[in-house]
Amino acid sequence: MQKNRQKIVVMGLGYIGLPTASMLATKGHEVVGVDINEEAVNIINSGRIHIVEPDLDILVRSAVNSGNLKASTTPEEADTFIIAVPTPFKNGEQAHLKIPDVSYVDAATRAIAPFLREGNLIILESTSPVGTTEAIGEIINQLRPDLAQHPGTNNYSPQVFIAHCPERVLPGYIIRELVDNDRIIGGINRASAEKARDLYNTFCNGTIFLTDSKTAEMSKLVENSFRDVNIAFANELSLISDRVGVNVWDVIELANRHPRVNILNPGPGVGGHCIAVDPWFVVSAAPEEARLIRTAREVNDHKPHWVLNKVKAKAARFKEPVIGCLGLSFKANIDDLRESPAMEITKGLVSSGVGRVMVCEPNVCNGSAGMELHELSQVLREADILVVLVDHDEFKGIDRELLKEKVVIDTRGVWR
Ligand code: SAJ
Repeated sequence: MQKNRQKIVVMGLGYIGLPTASMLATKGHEVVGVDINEEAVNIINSGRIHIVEPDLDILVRSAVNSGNLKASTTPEEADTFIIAVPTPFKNGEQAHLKIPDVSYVDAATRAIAPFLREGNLIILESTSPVGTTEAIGEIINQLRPDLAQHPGTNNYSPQVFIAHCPERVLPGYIIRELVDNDRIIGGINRASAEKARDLYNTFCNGTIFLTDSKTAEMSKLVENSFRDVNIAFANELSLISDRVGVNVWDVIELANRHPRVNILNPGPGVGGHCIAVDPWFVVSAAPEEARLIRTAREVNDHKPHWVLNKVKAKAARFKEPVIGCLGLSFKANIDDLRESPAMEITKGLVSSGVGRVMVCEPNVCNGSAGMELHELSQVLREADILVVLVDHDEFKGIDRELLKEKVVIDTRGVWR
């Protein structure tokens, strides 16, 4: 039994909320996971999962079987409330400026407000624009004046502790990274950060660093922006290399032999719900200053169009071209299609009508409307043009003899 057993409500049972809720439950806490998706709630209560992530099914089953995790569509009273809901962006009125949408955080805060008691802790896990954690405090002050601060003691609801603990796990490795990664916890005051640290220490083996909430929010956004900018550099190199007639993979491999150079991999673009989204939170907060971060987003967003045009140009040389697209997910060895550049390119090829499009995606059963899914061997046999869009393990070891008569566009460098 967990020494400091708490009752915890986790708002949002997606890729972050569900693993976190299950982990806390297996460590002995009493956890209620809340989601508006009734079907997901029922699936979880039966010990199964509604999303794909290695080993998550085992963790959820053991959490539910222990009696420590139950899912529900409504919150209830607890010691700690963890908010792990989506923070997407909405398209701004000005072209190319995407504005963060914190309405789910706002709704979750309003949903828990009636259940708050003095001394409760609220933790925001969702990646959020700077100031969101403090805004939670303002909503609580409004909705629960009985919990509002005594004059002069603090700025935000000192009777309720509030901290930001941004999630950092890599899809595909969530369970391991949840335990092993270092964490940053930013409180609206020191006591909030310390209280959150004590809870995360019950399952986290990494080092926990304490700071204020705005610095924690910014650090998370900066981590994903760093990655985006560096991938944009690699993607820009791939365009330049194509123009000047050199192999970008050779260039990068050789440049990376320098002790202080570490160039990332070019690809068909940047996908997923994190790296393609979070930099916009920085750009919208400081549009005039964040020039490099914005440009990186634009470079990465442009790459699928470039690939699409390249394939179309090759296809124009055939009378009835058969185009084989290898991979649909946003990165290797997962089934997640969100914001996937591979999907965007494949859809673009289908709708342009340049030829017959055959798709091989070993990790999903259904593509999308108008997409023919096939076995790898059939695509390799029948396609005139092969477009590698995802570096899935299945594609790596194929017999190169099969490629001899084909036009190959390898956006991931797996067959170089
Ligand atoms: N990609 C490239 N070239 C590279 C590396 C990645 O084109 O060299 C592409 C991938 O194919 C994919 C996209 O970038 O389309 C993002 O993939 P990723 O593996 O870099 O990252 P995510 O989106 O799966 O997870 C990221 C992680 N953040 C960082 O590595 C800084 C993860 O730790 C975060 O928790 C997650 O975002 C999140 O939720 O914010």
